[in-house]
Amino acid sequence: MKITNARVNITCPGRNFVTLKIETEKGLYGIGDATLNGRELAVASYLSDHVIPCLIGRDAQRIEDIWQYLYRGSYWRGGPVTMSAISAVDTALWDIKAKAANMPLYQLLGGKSRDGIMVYGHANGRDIEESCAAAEKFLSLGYKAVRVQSGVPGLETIYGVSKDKMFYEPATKGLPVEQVWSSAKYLNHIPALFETIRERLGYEFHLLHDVHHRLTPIEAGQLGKAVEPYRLFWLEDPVPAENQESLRLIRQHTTTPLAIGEIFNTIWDCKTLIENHLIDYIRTTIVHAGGITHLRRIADFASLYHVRTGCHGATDLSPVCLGASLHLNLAIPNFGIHEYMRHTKETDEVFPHDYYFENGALYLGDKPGHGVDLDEEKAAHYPYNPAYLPVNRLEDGTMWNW
Ligand code: EZ4
Ligand code: CO
Repeated sequence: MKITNARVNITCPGRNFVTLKIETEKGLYGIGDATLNGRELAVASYLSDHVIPCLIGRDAQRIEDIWQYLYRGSYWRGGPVTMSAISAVDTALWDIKAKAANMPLYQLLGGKSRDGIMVYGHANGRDIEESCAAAEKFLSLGYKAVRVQSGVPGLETIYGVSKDKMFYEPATKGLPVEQVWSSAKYLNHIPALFETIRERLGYEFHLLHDVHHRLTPIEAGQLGKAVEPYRLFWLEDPVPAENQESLRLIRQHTTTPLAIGEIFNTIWDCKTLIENHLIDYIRTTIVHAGGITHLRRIADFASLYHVRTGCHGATDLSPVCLGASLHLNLAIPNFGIHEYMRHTKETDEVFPHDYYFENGALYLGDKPGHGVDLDEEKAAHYPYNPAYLPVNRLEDGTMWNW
């Protein structure tokens, strides 16, 4: 089944998305997400200028070979731009293969290992009171797991606290916004957040938190230890994880489970953390870590070490990524949890899909393929609008991790 055409779509139904559509001689087509928040055009160009010309005429059924061709064959392997492009191709090809088989994708991946995918929502507020109220709201909507973030006294803006209570979008139009960070202020404040949440809302739901790469290993060890009584499902990205050995220090100080990997791109980025039991959940996802083919490889490797998946599912990962991710997570044995930030109404209209939320989980319909489409006509109403993620500085002006 020859690939006859492929093109990149860029649209901004509330935020920017880059989508690849691959067409075949049989008339079947597949869709893949290629969105890299704040660096969208780099991936679009990588696909249009360098990948698509190499795809035309190839057999769409040879997914593994095309994956290897684009990974090994580029010489400059890895990295977020390359891997987002490979992800888009891979996701679109699995979509085509499943459509050709007239099956939902999860069937090709081994069939259902569970009925639905437990998701966590994002509760946040400017202070502990507001965050508690937001968490309560998510529980009343049926969520079994809630991530809770809160404003920190003395810091004006903070990661994870949004104006809109049902979805969170950190990227802003124009140049990057500068925020101010203090680990000391954060560490003074955050244990009281979980204490209050558990006091008021109990222990009958999973409680999660994202540190967003801000602490040093010893600070993260202190935090993990301090919040042990509140039994977190996970503490996410406690430190930047380039130096994966540094996670050992955190592990020596706390039994709070750790989740890392949303900015990882390959199995090589996860390898040390997984094989040394330094994390409990791996957060790599379809769009940034090589598509279905590579994420399944990561999940299988992780399963040897009791590490379960906790895929990234922020709003900058399009419904195409989410849909594909649900199929994979439905099939694998070591699914843990999935992040779920609702997309805007406009985004959902541009990307018609057949997954739906019910009782704290996402469920899939039985459409052949991954079940997510791109409405190109609607997408054309929303032209690309440059936006950036914020940057962080310490109170004295030093650049820090956002
Ligand atoms: O900041 O997806 O766990 N979720 C996150 C996200 C990321 C954004 C960056 O594009 O950390 O909110
Ligand atoms: Co995160």
